[in-house]
Amino acid sequence: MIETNLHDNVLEIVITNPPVNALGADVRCALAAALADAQTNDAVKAIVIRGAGKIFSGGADITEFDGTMAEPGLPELVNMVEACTKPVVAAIHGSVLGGGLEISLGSHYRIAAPDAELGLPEVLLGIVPGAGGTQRLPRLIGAEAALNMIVSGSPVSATKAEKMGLVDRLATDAASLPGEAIAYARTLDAPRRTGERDATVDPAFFEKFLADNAGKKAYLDAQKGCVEAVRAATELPLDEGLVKEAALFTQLVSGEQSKALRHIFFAERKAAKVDGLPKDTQPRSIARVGVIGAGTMGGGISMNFLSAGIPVTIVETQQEALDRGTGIVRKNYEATAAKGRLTPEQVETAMSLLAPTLDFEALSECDLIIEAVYENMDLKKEIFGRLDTIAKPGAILASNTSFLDIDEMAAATKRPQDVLGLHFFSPANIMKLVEVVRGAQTAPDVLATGMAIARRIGKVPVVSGVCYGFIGNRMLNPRLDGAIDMLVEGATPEQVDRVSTELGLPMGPLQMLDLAGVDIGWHRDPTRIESVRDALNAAGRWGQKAKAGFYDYDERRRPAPSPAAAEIIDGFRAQAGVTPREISAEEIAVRTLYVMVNEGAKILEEDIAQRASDIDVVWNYGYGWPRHKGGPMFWADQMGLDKIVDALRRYADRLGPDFSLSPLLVRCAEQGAPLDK
Ligand code: 3H9
Repeated sequence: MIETNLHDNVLEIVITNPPVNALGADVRCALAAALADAQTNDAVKAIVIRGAGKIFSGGADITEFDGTMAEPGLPELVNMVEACTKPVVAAIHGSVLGGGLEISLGSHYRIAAPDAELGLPEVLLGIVPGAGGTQRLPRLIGAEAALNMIVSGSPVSATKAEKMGLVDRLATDAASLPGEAIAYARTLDAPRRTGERDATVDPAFFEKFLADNAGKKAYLDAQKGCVEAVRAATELPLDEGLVKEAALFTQLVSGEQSKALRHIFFAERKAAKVDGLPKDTQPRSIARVGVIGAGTMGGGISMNFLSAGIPVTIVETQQEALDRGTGIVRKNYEATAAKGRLTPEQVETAMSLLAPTLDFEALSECDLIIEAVYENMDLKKEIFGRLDTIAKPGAILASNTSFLDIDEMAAATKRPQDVLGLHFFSPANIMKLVEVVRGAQTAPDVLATGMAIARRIGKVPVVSGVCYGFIGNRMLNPRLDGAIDMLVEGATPEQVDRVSTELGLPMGPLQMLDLAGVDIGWHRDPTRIESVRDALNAAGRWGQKAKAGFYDYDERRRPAPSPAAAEIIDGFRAQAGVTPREISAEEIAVRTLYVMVNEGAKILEEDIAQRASDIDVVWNYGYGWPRHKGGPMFWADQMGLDKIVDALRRYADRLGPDFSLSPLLVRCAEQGAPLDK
């Protein structure tokens, strides 16, 4: 858990708890014992604390937050570090986060390698820093800078930390840090305690900070707690401030928001693991990627690889489409550069890796080829058949389809083991989710490569089996059917969507259809009106792109209730002979949200998703499910599956002839078991 080495009169304590040197109970015990020894050992003049491996420490062990934390607690340990009568130096490299930074703040001096990143990301887990971070950071760098760091949860670089006064000096590099830290410790005569300093600030600052942030959507309980805790640092002596911080921590850690945020933290990491792969599976190496189709998706997909330094061959059938697509890629990069997030050189480097061509044969050089043409099975099968004759042996053939059967595409080749789905979400250069679709014959190393390459380009990959719409889009279907049926029965689009937006989703099902296009899949015959969608399409209300759909849209694509849409819906209802009725928020929740949970449970029992938490990751990163609500499956578990099953049964006659309850959902509800095991 720790190693100690005495270098003449400097005691080096090395935290050795791979993979991230989390400060679990064993580490805390060992650290406390080593510090106590050092205090009484006359041979020790000064102490250096550092981390083994790639980082100093990722902070408290988050898995301990569900129960009571064993003694000594992290706050006590940090107090012990600060109370040490011999100078303590924190030697920081890699990440120093949360409790790791709090140990460093308790230390009397800090030296950091230039690669270090220092942060208090607790807020992202729905808590305030709970081991003195909210009290010592303001005393060290001022309340304003401290609050900004704590409320955002974003780390700062070592160079910035030095400028802020958060570290005293920079080491030459990570390799020389241990030696330089020991040499530094030798020069120190006495402790210098941050807790003994004052954190002063203009009292009006906090009011202004709260007012500035009040309207922010993501302003959660933890952020408010951070303001309160940092304010306490400016008003109270250290010991009283620490009591205040501890009270806020205890309250927040047992709250719904923190539970949900912790769930998503671990869910995201679990999703990266594929069950059932042979242990020795090695991903194939990918040096060049091919993309077929330079449309919005093809261009966006290419940008991910270019940004990661991976060359892309992009193929189109017409020069004009190729030029347009490449032009959009450049424009997107230049827009990012204009915001200062890329240098002009980085834009040119990325563009220099892009090889646009009309020559399909050029794909023969690629190790991974992603087809991103429009959703038509015949076309896709033709492309896969052609690829089979062109691609080099061992190349991975992927489809970016959002719905269609990967196995059918694989069957168009003589190498179905090399085929898989890589479903990117739009805009593909921004959205983090990739559904990695495992076909019936996809080889283990092909699946492993899909997961690895997605991570390499900064995405969050989730494995899905083959079914219509995979995990995410499949769950959209029952909710969209419910939403549209309710319009005919008497609800307004605003009423339907409000139930989703009040939960925290960025938009409701009808706003989402407006964004995607009301006319997707439309037969294009304005005289044939068999649904509300047909009626809207016939009137040219195709959604956001027409500035008119279920809502009216202004220049900035902001929705407003639409009298014209209401008239069309009323007209359709009258023609269908339906008498409108009041529809309750409960019914809307059942028919747009509970049905999604039911579909998610079916996805689980059919082994389309590996685990319930994977479905939550899909909804977080693909559809904007609010992180502090965890994801649809976590949300359902928290609410109680019995309540969901009961409501679905009560409304069963309104859920359409195709609806059936998921046996898994019913079983879990009866047994009081969660979907997320
Ligand atoms: C805190 O400190 C509270 C205190 O203020 C007060 C307390 C009283 N605990 O992310 P990776 C696991 S709150 C337990 O893939 P990377 C992770 O689940 C804490 N486990 O590595 C994974 O497990 P597995 C504030 C943790 O190199 C494995 O380690 N700190 C913890 O890409 C590898 O993780 C944070 O919020 C943890 N703290 O990134 C930092 N951290 O292999 C959270 C990781 O079984 N951590 N694991 O799937 C991170 O941001 C990243 O892990 C880090 C490394 C940047 C450190």
